[in-house]
Amino acid sequence: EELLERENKSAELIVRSLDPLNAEPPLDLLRRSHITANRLFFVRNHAPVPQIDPRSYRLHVNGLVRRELQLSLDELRREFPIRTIVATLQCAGNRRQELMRFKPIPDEIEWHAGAIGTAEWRGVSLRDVLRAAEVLDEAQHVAFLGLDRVRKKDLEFGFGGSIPLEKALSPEVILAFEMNGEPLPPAHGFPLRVVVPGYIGARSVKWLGQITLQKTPSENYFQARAYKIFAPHVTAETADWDRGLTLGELPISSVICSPQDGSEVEAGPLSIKGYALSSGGRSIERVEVSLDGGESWTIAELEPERGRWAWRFWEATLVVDRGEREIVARAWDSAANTQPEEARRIWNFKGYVNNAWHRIWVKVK
Ligand code: MTE
Ligand code: MO
Repeated sequence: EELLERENKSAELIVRSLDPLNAEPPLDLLRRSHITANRLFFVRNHAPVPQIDPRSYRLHVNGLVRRELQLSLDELRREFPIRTIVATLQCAGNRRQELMRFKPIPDEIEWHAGAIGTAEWRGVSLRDVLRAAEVLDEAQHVAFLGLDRVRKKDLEFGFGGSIPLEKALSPEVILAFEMNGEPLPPAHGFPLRVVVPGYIGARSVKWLGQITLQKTPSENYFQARAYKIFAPHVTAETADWDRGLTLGELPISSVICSPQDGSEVEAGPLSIKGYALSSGGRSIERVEVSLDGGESWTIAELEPERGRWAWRFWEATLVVDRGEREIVARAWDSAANTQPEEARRIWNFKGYVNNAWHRIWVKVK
């Protein structure tokens, strides 16, 4: 609790690890507001939060550029148009717990469905900064490097990753210095982080120190090794790492936030609420809820869309009878993408991007 308080975090967060801090909000709290309060926003750290002096801080832009840049925070604010965007961030490990129920995933964080949140990010467009650096024609990937120090065996290195240049030039990708009207909190990357809407959270590098334009994707452990997906039969021992699918864009998903899994509810009309997130910036067109394992579905009410890159809240009221009941939800987007039926069919030994139909059980009294 002391540590949560020190990081300006709600005592209601569920702590998954203390050092480094990893925590997520309970789903009913998460579902209360379309914008997630900073105190409730999940934290995913691979190393201790670095202390950075904002006066001496410089963002370095280098690699395949005509002009290398070293920008202070003041220069960033002064020399580029300020932009805000409401965007949802989701960890690739969100909903790993459901995969772990099927088969264990050792050494990974057992996230429920709260490793996701939506904030209003304020900063400058990565695109504007890249323009100022004059990117060379050969450049195809934009690599980010954080100022935190991750330890793996005998190695110590900064957390990093990359995105394709094409995505980096899209207007939604922001170098953010504010989160929900406050300076970026230390746990979320003070003084500067990149926010890559629509991509796994890992690409939104915090405590951003360096941006490098290159021909190939980042060689950083978190791009070249971790965050790859394999078929269910592949294990850590049998994996050919070069053949894993490197995660980037998130798939479509939806989650029931209330009632919570395992809770008791009363017979009669039951309000079921949740969130849905689309892929590729498409819109969520429909969310469906089923009480009979997917034989029949009721269409949920969608809250108005608030920006292409934010989740969409939904609600359905269904009549439930006494007994143990399963409630299932799934979403559809504007390209008619929908979710796979069973988590076990997409089980992967690192436990990433589980977007199966969300299933909860309630005891109806
Ligand atoms: N950036 C740095 N420098 N170090 C990290 O450990 N974690 C990543 C990403 N950026 C991380 C990072 C992961 S895996 C996720 S899901 C998001 O930050 C989480 O962002 P949040 O802690 O602000 O919610
Ligand atoms: Mo993550």
